[in-house]
Amino acid sequence: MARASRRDRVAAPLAWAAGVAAVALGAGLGELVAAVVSPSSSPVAAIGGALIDLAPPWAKDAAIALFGTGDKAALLTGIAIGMIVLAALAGWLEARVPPWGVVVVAAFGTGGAIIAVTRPGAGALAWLPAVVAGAVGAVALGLLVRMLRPRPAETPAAPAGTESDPQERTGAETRRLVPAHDGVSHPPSAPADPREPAASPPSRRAFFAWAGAATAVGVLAIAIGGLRTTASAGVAAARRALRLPEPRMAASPAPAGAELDLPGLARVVTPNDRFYRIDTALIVPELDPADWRLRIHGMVAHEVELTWDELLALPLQESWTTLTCVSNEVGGDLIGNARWLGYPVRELLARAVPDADADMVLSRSIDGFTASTPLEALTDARDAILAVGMNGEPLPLEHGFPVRMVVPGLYGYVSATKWVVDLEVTRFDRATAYWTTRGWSARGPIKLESRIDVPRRGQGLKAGEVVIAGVAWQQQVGIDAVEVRIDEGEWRPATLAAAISDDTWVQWSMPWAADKGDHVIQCRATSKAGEVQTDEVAPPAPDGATGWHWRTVSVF
Ligand SMILES: Nc1nc2c(c(=O)[nH]1)N[C@H]1C(S)=C(S)[C@@H](COP(=O)(O)O)O[C@H]1N2
Ligand SMILES: [Mo]
Repeated sequence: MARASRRDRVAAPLAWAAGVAAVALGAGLGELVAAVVSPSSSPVAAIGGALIDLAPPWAKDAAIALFGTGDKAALLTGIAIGMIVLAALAGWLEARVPPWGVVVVAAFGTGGAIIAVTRPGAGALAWLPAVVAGAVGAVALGLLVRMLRPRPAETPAAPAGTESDPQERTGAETRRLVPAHDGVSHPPSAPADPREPAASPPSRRAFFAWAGAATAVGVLAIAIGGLRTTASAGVAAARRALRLPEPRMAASPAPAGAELDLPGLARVVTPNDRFYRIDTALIVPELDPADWRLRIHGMVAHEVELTWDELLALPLQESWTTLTCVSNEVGGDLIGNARWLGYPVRELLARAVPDADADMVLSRSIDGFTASTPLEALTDARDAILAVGMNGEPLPLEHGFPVRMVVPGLYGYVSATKWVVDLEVTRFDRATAYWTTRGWSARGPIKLESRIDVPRRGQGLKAGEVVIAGVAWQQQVGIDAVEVRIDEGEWRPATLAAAISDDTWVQWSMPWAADKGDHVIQCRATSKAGEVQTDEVAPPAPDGATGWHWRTVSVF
């Protein structure tokens, strides 16, 4: 391609616009193809998933600390911004040193395809959306930047209809569609002097029309593809149609008085739609119960396989367990309590008969996530279950439908595998779980913690009688007492609400005669084992945060 002279250089903002429009169109069509092929093959999801897996532990920690359960939206926004910047850069490259912009876009498509096929659970066509995205983006970029260049007049316009090169044809169509150009004093397109043909100036209006159309189609396609992906029609419908069997052993209802019912205090039973969600899955895996299989293997005498129907035919039992994330900061809300319905993992392991020297079960999700749970926690008397129900309904898709693990007393990252399909009986010195390879502890017993919920942060308080209330937990151990102190004065005992069980959090409250001024409220719990919650401040990594929760309030 001829080097553009200085005079007919494409203005940089137009080149950026060409890049963004081309990539929007490519990415949009890629998302559409992904919606048809399989949601998790979406190039954006594949790249996001890879970023999540490759991110250093401090980055995951920072993301969760900053955005909480909005971490995925934040990541997607970041990817979108990154793509726009790269797209603009590709447009600029294509204008200045063609065909390098096209090459860059095609290379990103190829890279995205490679990432998509190497994601866990990738289907046979996982490469297709990214290839479509890259190819469409590259061709569109070439065409759009071409429209920004003056056409040498001596090149005869191709006769319409016989042209085979699509690039040429679009150019020809453009000429026909938009005969006028930007209206400034350009020389007429027919050269005055036949020996010195003037270049015909590019039509900016045509460019904007095509670039705008490409962007609009791209954005629309992303929206449609995204909708299809989140609606996950088939599996969501299968879930809605499901009726779970009655438990053989029902959990006793939460005792009267377990719920203090104070505005601002976390409900003792967390509604499913308010339950925190933490996982590495940008796109919620769609696992049809009819296709679900659990394989128990590794260091066992007998391999065990279980289908959905077989699981539901077993005597299911209910249990209350409060789930907690290791990334929960002191005072954080990555914790929730539910009534789970499931089958004891202990019973399934008894069928498999683990080898005497096995000490760990590596549970694996359909999306590749793994958790290392001490074998003992799955064989002792606690309610470690393969859960199918949550608060009286099938598991919500984002909480692991159709089957997940729930193990009281352990942080989620070492126990609560969602969309679980595989249990490998092994040893801690032979296998390593997802977060352990990223610097988190291989074992994660939940630490003794307590939290102040009310008065709420920034809540204006009138002097007089005020209620301080919150929650405290150490699953498997239980809470014996919570104390509160104001302005580092004496620790005074709070009143514990009735506990559902030692595997759940418990609410607490204390009346306080508040006088005017700024005050600091602190709380600490004592476990049934006699442990007093430490004031030693530890961050979430590598095995859970510690310290006292405190809150400052202003009383008027
Ligand atoms: N498949 C899968 N399961 C997973 C995770 C994950 O990333 N992928 N995260 C774990 C972590 S870190 C926690 S705290 C719990 C959270 O469960 P929830 O989202 O239902 O609250 O799920 C666990 N199970
Ligand atoms: Mo977690």
